[in-house]
Amino acid sequence: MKLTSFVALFGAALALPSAPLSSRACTNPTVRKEWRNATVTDRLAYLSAAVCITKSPSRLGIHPNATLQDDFSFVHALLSDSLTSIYIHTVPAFLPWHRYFLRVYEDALHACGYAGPALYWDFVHDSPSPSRSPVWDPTTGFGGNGAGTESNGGFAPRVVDGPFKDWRPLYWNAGVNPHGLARNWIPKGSEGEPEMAGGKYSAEIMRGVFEETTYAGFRAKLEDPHNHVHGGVGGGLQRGEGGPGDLGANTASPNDPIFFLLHGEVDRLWWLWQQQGEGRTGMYDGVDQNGRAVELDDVLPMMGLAENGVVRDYMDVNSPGLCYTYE
Ligand SMILES: *[C@@H]1O[C@H](CO)[C@@H](O)[C@H](O)[C@H]1NC(C)=O
Ligand SMILES: *[C@@H]1O[C@H](CO)[C@@H](O)[C@H](O)[C@H]1NC(C)=O
Ligand SMILES: [Cu+2]
Repeated sequence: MKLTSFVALFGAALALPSAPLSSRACTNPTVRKEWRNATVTDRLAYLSAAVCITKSPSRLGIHPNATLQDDFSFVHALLSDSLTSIYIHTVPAFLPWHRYFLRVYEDALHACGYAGPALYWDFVHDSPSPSRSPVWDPTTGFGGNGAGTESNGGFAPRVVDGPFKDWRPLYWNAGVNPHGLARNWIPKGSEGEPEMAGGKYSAEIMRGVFEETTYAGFRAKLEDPHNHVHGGVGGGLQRGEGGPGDLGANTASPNDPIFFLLHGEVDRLWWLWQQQGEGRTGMYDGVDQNGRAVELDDVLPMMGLAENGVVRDYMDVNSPGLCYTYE
């Protein structure tokens, strides 16, 4: 199927009004934890639910072989910058859109039997040596670097350990291109810089990000270290050798389930920043890709994966549709 027909099919979804959120109050927020701080039982249950999502039926029904995990990748790719002319990166919507996307994924984990909170990966903490992070553990984590020796259809080597070693993403940038889950960690630099580009998301870099006092400034500065985590793990595109790994392209990156832990940290950093100044949970400014000033009433499109949202419902983690906090 051609991309243009996907776009035509989903264009209509954009015009739909979003469903109003229920008016129930948030009295007992869920506490989201760092991966290594969750119990082993929760980590294992999270992983088995994440595997379940890679085997669950597609909601979009675009391709007979697609799973629910493929839907996440497909929707993210469609909204990645040029395919639908709706942008979710390099624009203010970056943070609320991904906050809502994480919630949709968390609901899917729960539908797959996981009862715990969404979890995140504190990549800032691990930035001096990201490859030693417990998130890559083959049993209580997402498995390690791509290491398959066979050809992987032009992609980086396939991941060969951990719960996703048999996961075959269907899409690449919203086109059909099945392959084994690919990772291509950027190696240490010649001057001893940390592997996975860890130096680009260090605590020092993050201090600079947190000096920003406007939403537009904070969002713009935060996006860069986030891009380096994508590129550091996915490699390939950034490295120009060995083929792309799934997390490395900002379009197809939800193919790698670690995406949702990476974005959990991005979401937590926004939450932290929001608490560091008066009125910041309502602060939403800057311009979109067309130079239009953004508004709290802007739509967050989910292209049929879930109801469309509205930015104002995803600003504050205490709002009824979210109702969580971070440990
Ligand atoms: C991990 O859990 C401990 C004890 O509950 C808490 O004090 C600590 O802040 C947590 N660490 C992180 C990174 O959340
Ligand atoms: C879809 O699945 C069928 C049955 O397993 C397989 O023969 C076919 O190659 C798959 N197509 C793609 C594009 O993955
Ligand atoms: Cu994204």
